Amino acid sequence: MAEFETVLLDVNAGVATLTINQPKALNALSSAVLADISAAVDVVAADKSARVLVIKGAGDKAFVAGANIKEMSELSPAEGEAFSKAGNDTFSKIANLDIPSIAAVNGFALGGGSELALAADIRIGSTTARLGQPEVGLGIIPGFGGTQRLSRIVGIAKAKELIYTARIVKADEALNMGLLNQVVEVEELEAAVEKMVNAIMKQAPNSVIASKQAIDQGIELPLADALALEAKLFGEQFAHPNQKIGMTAFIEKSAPTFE
Ligand code: CO8
Repeated sequence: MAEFETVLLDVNAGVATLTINQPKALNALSSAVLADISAAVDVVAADKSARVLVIKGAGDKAFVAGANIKEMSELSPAEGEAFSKAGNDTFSKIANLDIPSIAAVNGFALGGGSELALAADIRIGSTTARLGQPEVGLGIIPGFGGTQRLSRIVGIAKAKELIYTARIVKADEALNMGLLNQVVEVEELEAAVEKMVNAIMKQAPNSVIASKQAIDQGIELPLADALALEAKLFGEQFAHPNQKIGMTAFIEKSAPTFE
């Protein structure tokens, strides 16, 4: 398995786990960390055994406390744009993985940290999760996808409120607005993520991948085109042995064993 300086990557029994491993700096995203995330995600994309990606932060205080403010403080406008683009390219790689991704949010997920969690398909938080986009309080704006992905997930009005006021929300409020899918006690976070991973891994892998494609590509299209895309992907499922395996198992009242 590839080695990285600032992140850990483990692929085991179909589950890729990416850990941002800079706990002393609350896992803040420097350009070195972003480069390691990007390289690690390339490894995951190329690993055909990986069926789900889990993203977490090392330590008990933060998922990721944002882009590295010390590094950003001296950037020129052109360097700022390049840094934003590097973050966006990296997080889009995560969002565009074929396989689903789950962010395990423990503690602070602020700025770029919130945006990293937003790039995942699903967010499970502990009761200590604190999410927000504090950028306007630093004289910048969310630059790693926050203005776009937060709006798509919680709706434009809520995203505007959170971004304009820089308000950090606690786990229960994040759950209520759909920013977190689930909230559990800190000591239950790992088990809750594992349970979700297992629930996904029990399904037909090709159908999970096609569902993600239909949802993510469809949302960019006019409804009629998105429904046509759904029909096309639906039809394609019948060309895969897992359709027969799944339906035969249902009819025979047995558990399917998917390819
Ligand atoms: N960048 C750099 N270092 C950080 C960051 C950060 N975002 N967050 C924490 N750290 C460091 C601290 O400097 C400190 O280091 P040291 O021990 O060397 O002083 C260490 O981590 C521990 O942090 P604290 O002592 O501050 O811990 P507290 O428990 O007192 O506070 C907080 C925790 C509330 C999370 C606090 O650290 C904090 O407010 N951090 C900054 C949060 C923030 O504003 N994040 C958003 C940053 S902006 C951003 O992410 C923009 C993304 C888009 C970029 C666009 C490209 C241009």
